Amino acid sequence: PHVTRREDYAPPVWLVPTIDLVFDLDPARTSVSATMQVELKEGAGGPLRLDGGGGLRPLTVAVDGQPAEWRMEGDQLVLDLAGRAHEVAIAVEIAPEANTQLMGLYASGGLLCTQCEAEGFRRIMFFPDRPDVLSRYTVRMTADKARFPVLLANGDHVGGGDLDDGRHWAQWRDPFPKPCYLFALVAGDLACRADQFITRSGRTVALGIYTAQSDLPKTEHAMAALKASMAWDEQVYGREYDLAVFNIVAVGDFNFGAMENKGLNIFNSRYILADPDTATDADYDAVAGVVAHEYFHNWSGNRVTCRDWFQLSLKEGFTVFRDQQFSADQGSHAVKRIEDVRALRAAQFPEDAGPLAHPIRPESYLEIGNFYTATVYNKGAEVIRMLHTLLGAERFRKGTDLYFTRHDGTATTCDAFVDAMEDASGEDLSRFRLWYSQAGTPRVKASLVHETGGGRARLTLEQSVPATPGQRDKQPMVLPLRLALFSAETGKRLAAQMVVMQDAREEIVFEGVSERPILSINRDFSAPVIVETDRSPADLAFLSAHDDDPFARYEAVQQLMLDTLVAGAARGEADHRPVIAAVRDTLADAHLDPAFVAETMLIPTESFVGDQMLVVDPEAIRRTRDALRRDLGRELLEQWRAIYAANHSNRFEYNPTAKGMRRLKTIALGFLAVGGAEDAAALAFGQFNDADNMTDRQGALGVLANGTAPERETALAAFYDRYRGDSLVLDKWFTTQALSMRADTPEQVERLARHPDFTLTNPNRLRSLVGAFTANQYAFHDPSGRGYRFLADMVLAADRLNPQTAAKLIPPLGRWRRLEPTRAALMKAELERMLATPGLSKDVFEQVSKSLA
Ligand code: BAL
Ligand code: ZN
Repeated sequence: PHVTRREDYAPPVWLVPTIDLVFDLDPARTSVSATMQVELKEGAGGPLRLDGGGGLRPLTVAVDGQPAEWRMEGDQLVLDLAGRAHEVAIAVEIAPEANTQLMGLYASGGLLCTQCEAEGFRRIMFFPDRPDVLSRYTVRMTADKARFPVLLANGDHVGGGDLDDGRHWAQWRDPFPKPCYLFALVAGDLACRADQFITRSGRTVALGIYTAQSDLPKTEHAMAALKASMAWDEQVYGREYDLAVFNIVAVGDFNFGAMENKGLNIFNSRYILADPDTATDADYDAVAGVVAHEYFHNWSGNRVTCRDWFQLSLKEGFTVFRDQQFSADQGSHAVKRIEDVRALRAAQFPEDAGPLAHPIRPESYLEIGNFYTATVYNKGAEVIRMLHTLLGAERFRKGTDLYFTRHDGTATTCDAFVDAMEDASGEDLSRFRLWYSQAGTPRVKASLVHETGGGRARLTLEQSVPATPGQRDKQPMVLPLRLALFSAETGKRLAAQMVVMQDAREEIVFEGVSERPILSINRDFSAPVIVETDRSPADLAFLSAHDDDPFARYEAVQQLMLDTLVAGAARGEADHRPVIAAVRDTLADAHLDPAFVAETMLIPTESFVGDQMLVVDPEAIRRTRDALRRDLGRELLEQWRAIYAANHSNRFEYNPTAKGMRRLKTIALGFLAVGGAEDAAALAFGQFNDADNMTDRQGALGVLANGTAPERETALAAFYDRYRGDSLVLDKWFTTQALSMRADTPEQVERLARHPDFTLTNPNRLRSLVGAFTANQYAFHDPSGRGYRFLADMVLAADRLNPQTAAKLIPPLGRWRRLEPTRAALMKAELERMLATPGLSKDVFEQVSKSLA
């Protein structure tokens, strides 16, 4: 397969300033014709090459109104053109309802919709499918009016009307030049929640969220989030919306979470629909976060786009950072930071430590779809966050203003972004750019020595960046590390500063330190690194009670838990007392926000414990983690009971405090269950039945699902009966069982894959069972290898329908080198079996072959 390399980038030869598209829409057979003005770039020459894909064939090709000679070279349509500017007209036919890849134009639940990023447009029309070719689009659609009464595309609605035979038409025009990956259309029988937003300069924007009529009540939260995002981007980044219309459509079958098409965002319905009965608090937060993310792309992605796909983090890392800031401003900064770091550690750190590691600006790919990763998105956001930390909010904003002004209407690079930051701030960021080119999570070793005689504390920092595929030797990175010292005697803060580490080894001396100091480091997680310190359990317990940085306080408890679990997994036993004491003190601190307490009480996941071990031992980890949970439950039984009672409310409210209380309550319920409270199953079943919201109901179901009480089966059956008609909630039913901590989980998951409601064609459903199962470390790594075989079977079956979504399921198998030899061999054998399968997509081929390399 063809490898695309960053170093091979060459500017486009032909530009396409305008394109007029005409669609005659029908699920079985849609005809598409395009009329494009093409222009040879100054000083360039050569044939016009238009990308195609998915078996696309031209029906007619005309140049300047005359039938033209053309040829196919692979999937490309090639035209030798005599002059420097021509009008090229092409007609094709496509079959949306046969499109199971969900790339290009496809059918979902009676709708027709598009997904073009990264390379879906070429499955609709022959075109230079690359983000640095920007065009003005006009789109005319005709369709059966009864089946498709709503016809939407990018930009402004400029015409429409009825035709004979029950058909109708609509025309849309987008005044902003855009790359074809931002093209979108939707046709369907949709209801609309309409609203409006007045921009800061006084323009009125008509807002619409389109769903099936029955789902319309569930769009209130998304609409509120959209309006809040529009106002926030004006206030914080000075970015105003630029069209008179902003539409969102929710669809049930979608590969991504959502897509930022200009003026017509298309969403996976799970990130739009929310009401108390069907969505958890986490779902509500995700809806607001994704609505904001796609809206923010209007500037960071659409007005200024990427020159090529290696620059993906230019728009994604920056936009994730922006949505994280937005969400933090809507609630608790501390809790949001904790959640973001947990997500980074769960998804990105393992990626950075495995065979698929890549820099946030990758150097090559077989299939760009495989690079929509936690590294490009979440580590990309951390890199932007470090710029914000290094420059400060004001200079960072000057940098983004300069970036937007300089590059508006163009396709640009990550380097150009950093250039703007340098030019606006006057800082030299040349070393900082290593974050774009070096993969791997840096490790920082910190050791603090107190020289009592001199009243001095000496901190030694050493950093190293691990080797990653294709990158053996690494240079030291620029690491902004927020530090503080606390007096072990009084708890007083003795010093606080930000160290910008640039070298492999650095020493920092704190003068005037007479009391024994305790180190607080990487406060607020100021750099995306792994920190190793020589702090004792007592020091960590001390910080968990005294640190004035909430993230560091959380981190102290987590580190204490993690050290205990790693020791327990390695040695078979560990002293649980320091963790129990820290948890007891945190629970007793009445000043703390319940949401923060809840975060702090979450014991590190089995996978995260595994990530700390040279050889992952899933059984030892499960055993030691269960033992810690049990002891915490037992020893603090009365506290958990009190917490449960104090946070139990039967009236649903949606606000940060109520959310935190719900979270804490269900965590307490879980500890009551593992701690052996006799009434735990009855309490959980009561919560399940009486809940007036999905957070409580699913939380109780999760607690029951881990156990063996008869209420387990009753609750699962009741949940299924109640929600069988709601596919997003049914996904939760699959996920809860796939995550359950029971010996029979692998068998249950295999059985669920044969359930009539399981399907490979819907990405959410596939992920809800198979993706969730692979996150259940103990179950997935069943020593028989049945978990690996199940995953490989699912990937192979899904690959025939939807390669992009299938390929995303592979990374857990790529961890085979971290397991003991028997499991490693079983995992490798499944990868080899996949690789030997004829007809593999390049998406799956790339992930599997890199996992074996
Ligand atoms: N651009 C793909 C979906 C997203 O990141 O918004
Ligand atoms: Zn994005």
